[in-house]
Amino acid sequence: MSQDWERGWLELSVSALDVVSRVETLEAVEAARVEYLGRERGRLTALLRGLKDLPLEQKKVYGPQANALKDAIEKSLESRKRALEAKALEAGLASSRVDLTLPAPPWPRGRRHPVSETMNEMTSILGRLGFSLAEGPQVETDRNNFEGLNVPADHPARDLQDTFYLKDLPLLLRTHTSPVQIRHMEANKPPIRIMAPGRVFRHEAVDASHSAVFHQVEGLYIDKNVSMADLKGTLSVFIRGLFGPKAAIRFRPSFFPFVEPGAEVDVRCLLCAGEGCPACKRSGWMEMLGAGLVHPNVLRFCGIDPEVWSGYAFGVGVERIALLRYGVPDIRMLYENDLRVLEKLAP
Ligand code: FA5
Repeated sequence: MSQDWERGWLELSVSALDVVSRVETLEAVEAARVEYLGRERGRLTALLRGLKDLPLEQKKVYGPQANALKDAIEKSLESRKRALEAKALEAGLASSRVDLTLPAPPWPRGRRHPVSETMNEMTSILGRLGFSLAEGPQVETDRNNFEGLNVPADHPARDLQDTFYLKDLPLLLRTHTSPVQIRHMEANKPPIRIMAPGRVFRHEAVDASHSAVFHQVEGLYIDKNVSMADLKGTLSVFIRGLFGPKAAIRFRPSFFPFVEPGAEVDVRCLLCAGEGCPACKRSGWMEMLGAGLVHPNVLRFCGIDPEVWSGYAFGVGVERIALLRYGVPDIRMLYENDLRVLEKLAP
């Protein structure tokens, strides 16, 4: 028994390391590991298991040697494995057609939609003029959207043609951002200077300058002795901030039940330089916003004394501004989300 062991040991101690150091493939490394160190049938494993049957003297001599051989084989297998893996990687790189020195292909970057860009620009200008942000829900009550704004029950704006009402509920999709005025004035005391950007909804026929879903930015300023001149000054700065110092604007008297006097502001159409085109309905001017001095009835409705306080309000159409800024001839192009169009608008 002891002689068989010694013969096996002699053979292994001479050949094992030599065999391992010469394996040429990763599969051969694994095969050599199983042959010498495999838990079930490994040759060295068997010898180590047989150590216990050797006479004490031999055990003392061979025990440490056999364990040292086991360590040496493990190390040699590991280093062969690493060397072969590195070689495979190198060969793979050499044969692949990837040129790592080439610049990376362009990475398509996302960007904001032109309507969002425009809205951000508008709120940024108003922010610099001292307006702070206010918000209201898109689903509103008749009270906030109409009644509080001095819109009588028989006013055409309440017509089913214009307003989306919610089925079986006393609610509607807000037709403008003006209800935020009511919410804010009821919850805050003057002086007030807010802007309220948001989405609005109207049951209207869609054309080059009208959409059924669009955006507005509302402005509201309540203080003492606020006049039409303050409104005009603010809106001139605002419009010129958006279109540059040479933008031509005009104020037209207009009627909104919640202001007195009321006005509409048009900007000379930049698409046709005032010549007339489908976007401006061939008038050379594009209506941008409604505005006026807040009606005393509205102030009273919100618990603000119109004898003490006065103010102005305005509501601007964001898409109309975007059409002019980006030179888009039709509002529908902003919503079709054709990437070829959007990429041209905001390169
Ligand atoms: C209003 O909505 C008033 N709430 C504005 C206002 C606020 C007046 C405060 C006085 C005081 P109007 O319906 O005109 O007004 O809409 C305001 C702006 O929204 C218009 O000037 C226009 O720029 C834009 N707009 C109106 N309808 C549409 C539509 N269907 N599609 C795109 N933009 C529109």
